[in-house]
Amino acid sequence: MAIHKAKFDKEEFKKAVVGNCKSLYRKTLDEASQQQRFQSVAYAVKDLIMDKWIATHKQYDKEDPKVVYYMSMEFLMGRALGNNMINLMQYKEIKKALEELDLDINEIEDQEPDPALGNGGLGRLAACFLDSLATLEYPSYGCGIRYRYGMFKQEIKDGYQIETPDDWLRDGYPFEIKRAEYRYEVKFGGYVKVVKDEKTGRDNFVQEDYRSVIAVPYDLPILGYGNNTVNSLRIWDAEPVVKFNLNSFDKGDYQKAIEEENLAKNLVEVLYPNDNHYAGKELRLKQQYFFVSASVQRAVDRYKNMHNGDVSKLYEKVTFQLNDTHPTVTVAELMRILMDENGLDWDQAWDITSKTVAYTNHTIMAEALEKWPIELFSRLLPRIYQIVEEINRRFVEKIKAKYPGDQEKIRKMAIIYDGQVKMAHLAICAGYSVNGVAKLHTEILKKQELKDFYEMMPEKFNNKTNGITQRRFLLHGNPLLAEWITDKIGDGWITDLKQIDKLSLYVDDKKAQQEFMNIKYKNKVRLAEYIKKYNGIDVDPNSIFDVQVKRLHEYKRQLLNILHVMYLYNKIKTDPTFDMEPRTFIFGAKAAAGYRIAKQTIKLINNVANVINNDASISGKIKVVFIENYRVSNGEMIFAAADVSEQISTASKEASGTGNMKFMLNGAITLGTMDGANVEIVQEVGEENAVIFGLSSDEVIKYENEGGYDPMEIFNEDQDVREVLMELINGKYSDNDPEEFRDIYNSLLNFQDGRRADIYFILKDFKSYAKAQEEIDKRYKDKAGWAKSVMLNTAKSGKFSSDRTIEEYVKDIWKLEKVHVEM
Ligand code: 26Q
Repeated sequence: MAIHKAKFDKEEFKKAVVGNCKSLYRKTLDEASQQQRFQSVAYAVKDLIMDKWIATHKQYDKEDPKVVYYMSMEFLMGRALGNNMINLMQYKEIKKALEELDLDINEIEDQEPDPALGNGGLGRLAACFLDSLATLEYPSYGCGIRYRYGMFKQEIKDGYQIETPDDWLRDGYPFEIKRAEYRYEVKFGGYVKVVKDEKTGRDNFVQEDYRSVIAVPYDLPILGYGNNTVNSLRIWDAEPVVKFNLNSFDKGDYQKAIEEENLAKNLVEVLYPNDNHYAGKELRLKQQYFFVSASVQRAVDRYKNMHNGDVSKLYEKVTFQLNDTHPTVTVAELMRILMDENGLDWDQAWDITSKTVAYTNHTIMAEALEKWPIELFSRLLPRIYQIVEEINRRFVEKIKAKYPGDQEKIRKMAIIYDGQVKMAHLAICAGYSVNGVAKLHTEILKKQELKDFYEMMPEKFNNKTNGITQRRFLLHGNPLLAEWITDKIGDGWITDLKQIDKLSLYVDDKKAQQEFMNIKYKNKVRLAEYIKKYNGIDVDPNSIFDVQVKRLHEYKRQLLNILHVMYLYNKIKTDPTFDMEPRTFIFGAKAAAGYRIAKQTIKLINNVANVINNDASISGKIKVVFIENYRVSNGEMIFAAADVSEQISTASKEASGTGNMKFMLNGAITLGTMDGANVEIVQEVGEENAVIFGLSSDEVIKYENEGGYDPMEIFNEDQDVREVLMELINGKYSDNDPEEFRDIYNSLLNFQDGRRADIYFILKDFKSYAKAQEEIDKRYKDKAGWAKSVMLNTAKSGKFSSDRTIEEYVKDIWKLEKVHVEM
């Protein structure tokens, strides 16, 4: 790839910063607040982007290439300023210019709120994909929602998680542009009237007595690295149809106007903070249809403008990728637009739609599957429901034809069944591609979860192992290591991560080992300072930094980690001969606001931290830290500082994981189960450079099919485990209320609320995990061996770039051509 570096005029840039401060705030830089300085700098950087942004879309209009619309309820972007500077290839130059203005780039970057329009893995994946698409020069739009409040901010008070609203737009977001000219109406409710067209004799379907809102897009620039491509993330805001004037309405209109005003206000108010958990809330379905309808309307209009109003070949230039089932109404909305607004008949519309939509599955967790009650669905989206009914009717006919007399197939595969619309079934039936996000995950989909669909339509199924962008998670997040790598092997890895394998040459080189470990040490010091500042805890950068950061979920088993800490602590206290390398256990995790056990687990981690960190008798052998408000920006720093990457989900449950890749890239050893992409990580780096434990996914699935296992046996027979479990209910870690952790205790040992005990096999895997932890300790004692191992992790991470993932999507699913933008 030709890397393009534009000329940077430092004096011009400085003038722009000063000028922005004046025109935005009527202040000089030294009078301005830090936030105002950030804004002034951000607007100056935006100025460097605008010409490229314009040129890119001119080029797209001219060449008329195929475009992918990445449809996602979530985009977990993280901060834009530093990333934009990096992708402009002007980080150092801008840093220097700011120094001359007496501004510190780190402090300036710290002023930016993280646009956190996502929960976790799925939303961050979408953000990495946009970065790769632009870097690889593929035409694309991200389509999503401009939530007024993104992912909540987490505060820890007295060990408890407190959620506070994330008012990310409070000071204005400098990188967005309102595109009022592209507004669309989106209709909800009412009923469908069938009107015979006098001329054609066709039935026309007209929605009446509905409530509607106006969708207004805001565009965020997505810069390619070292090229002129600037794609757009388009996020939709909702406005009322009429800003109403009390006097000019009669009674009916007045009522309607108020309802529409409220509809618009509520619609985009907040991101649902559930990760891997379905909540059948009406507002959620409204959000889905809202952004889907606006995005599809816009995509079809754009296509028609460029093709004389003829939609019949839409699939040649447009593809909609559904990021999980959340945007699946895309299928029916596209059908509606093609039929009701463009006069196509069903077969024509279906032919186009089923060549245009593709679906990615991100989970096999049953509780995450979207099933909407038909009562709710049809009331909110009457015309869309009719279309889904017809899709279902025809699909059931196909099932009957293929499996005559097999009622069971219909029960398992129908889109509408048991009074519910099953969104995954709709996406699979209508989509031309169905993909999982790691090899193991895709195999499980084919053999278990989606077996019937795979048997009927095997050609649709394929795997696309996830990836991450090295631009953010190494070049920006770990500048010391990035610089060192570039010194050793050149900077080709920035756009071609496979090249990072050249580091393999250095893994036995003592000097290189020392340099690598020295950088790791400095990154640990940086994190230790952060921990001191925000947690008030002193941690030793010479201790092993053992990190588990991810959303809190039972299947991810943060509980296994903290139970093991409790076990280790007991061991240190009771066995005077026991020796171990000092270890700092670092956690970071947000729990969905209504997820009781998850919140209790946070409290447990904090209480254990409190007891252990304040026990002078163990002379700092173990420290436990819970990092508040884990998010993309502090994540970047955490990955850089980790020695051990905890990826300990119950095998078969984590579809892929992407944090695992970020740790690997930054030189940490994976301590994990054979789950998700861990399997492929081990394959790349070699078993001897990871530490694997626990049941295999086959074993887990076998137990599940046999009705589970009995944790009581372990409780009876393993005294260490029993001691730790009893500490959950004897007040050792909950002075005030010995009952505090009763639910956790019960979840491990007792059948309750219709759920078996320990469904995530925590006790079953405990011994194996403890042994794996001993193995980590042992390996760390061998300094040279450890250094070699972590360097190999970095060196062998090439596969896990989202650039590779995107090239696979392009080749197998999207069939896009690159568009090179000249300036
Ligand atoms: C659904 C309905 C109503 C409300 C919320 C939701 C909802 C929201 C978010 C359901 C699921 C999610 C998020 C899922 C997710 O993040 N999955 C993760 O996707 C990653 C990227 O593919 C994988 O690496 C992870 O393994 C997977 O857990």
